[in-house]
Amino acid sequence: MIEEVRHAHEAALEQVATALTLADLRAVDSEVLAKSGTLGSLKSRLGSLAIEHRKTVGQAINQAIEAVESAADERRRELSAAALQGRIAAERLDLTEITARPRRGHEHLAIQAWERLEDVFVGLGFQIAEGPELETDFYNFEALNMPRSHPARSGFDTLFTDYNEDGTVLLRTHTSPVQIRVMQTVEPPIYMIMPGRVFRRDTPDATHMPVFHQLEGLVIDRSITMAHLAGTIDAFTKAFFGGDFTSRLRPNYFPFTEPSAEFDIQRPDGTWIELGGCGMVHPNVLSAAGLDPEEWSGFAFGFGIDRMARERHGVDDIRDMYSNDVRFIKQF
Ligand code: FA5
Repeated sequence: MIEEVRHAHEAALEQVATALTLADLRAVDSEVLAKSGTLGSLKSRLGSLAIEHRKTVGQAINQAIEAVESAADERRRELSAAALQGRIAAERLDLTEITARPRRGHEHLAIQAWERLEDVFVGLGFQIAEGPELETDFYNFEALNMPRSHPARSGFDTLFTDYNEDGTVLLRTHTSPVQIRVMQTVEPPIYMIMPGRVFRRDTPDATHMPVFHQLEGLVIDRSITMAHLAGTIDAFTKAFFGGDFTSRLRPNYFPFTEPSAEFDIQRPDGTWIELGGCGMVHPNVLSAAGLDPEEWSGFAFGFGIDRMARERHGVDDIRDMYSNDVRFIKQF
């Protein structure tokens, strides 16, 4: 029987050593150590042995059981440690993506130009004002010397709202209505710019968008002349584009300024770019805004911010700026 104990002992140690999982080790308990197991069952046969052998065989069985139990405990610790390592490896998070330098976005081309323009004008001593995008007929047209029947109104392809049946609430077609709002609320002297989003029923093409941005300038003071206007435009041109750019005024017509001009800037290579409109604020506009034209005079100008950005970055088609194609946008 000693021989059987030795066999069962060796087989059990082998089973423990080759156990790959905790479940395999639990099988050792039931198959070897339990009452019906290979070692456990030997105990129940002790009674059939001659008395003088019982002690030796009994001790051999107990030693074998202890040895198997301690080998199983040791193996259980190994397997538990390995299982923990496996779980840690499986739950590992790759944080390199988070710690790597994130790719930063940037402001839209038009907003970049808008902010740079603000910086330049603030540097020239101007303050900034903004007005509503939803305007009334009074501010967008009437107060700007364009009464109902005025033909110049048709030059602005206006988007009307159905807020009022008579079409008196509209999306502003230019930033000039903010001039009126400023003159109504700010005591002259006024040196202000008014950037903002404007809307026209224009079909998109290389130089037109139905939604675009303008920057309005307004100066109201005593004894302001056309020379101040030309000087301001030129100071702005050099500050924004560079000292080798110059500007010129060409006669034009706007109902809200008299005289009116178109202003162009000249690139260092001699070519001209048309930028916007300007002129001396019309006396009717001063009156509509509550200022006495005998006491105050001033000039105003307005140009397209998107066209400016397009010019600055050499963008052929203004629509590309609004296509939201990152391959285009991330170039700037
Ligand atoms: C005006 O809107 C006048 N309010 C400007 C002005 C202000 C004149 C103060 C005198 C005194 P005009 O319609 O020309 O003018 O537009 C001015 C500029 O806006 C244009 O020169 C152009 O740069 C830009 N612009 C006009 N329409 C579009 C459009 N659909 N898409 C992009 N830019 C445009």
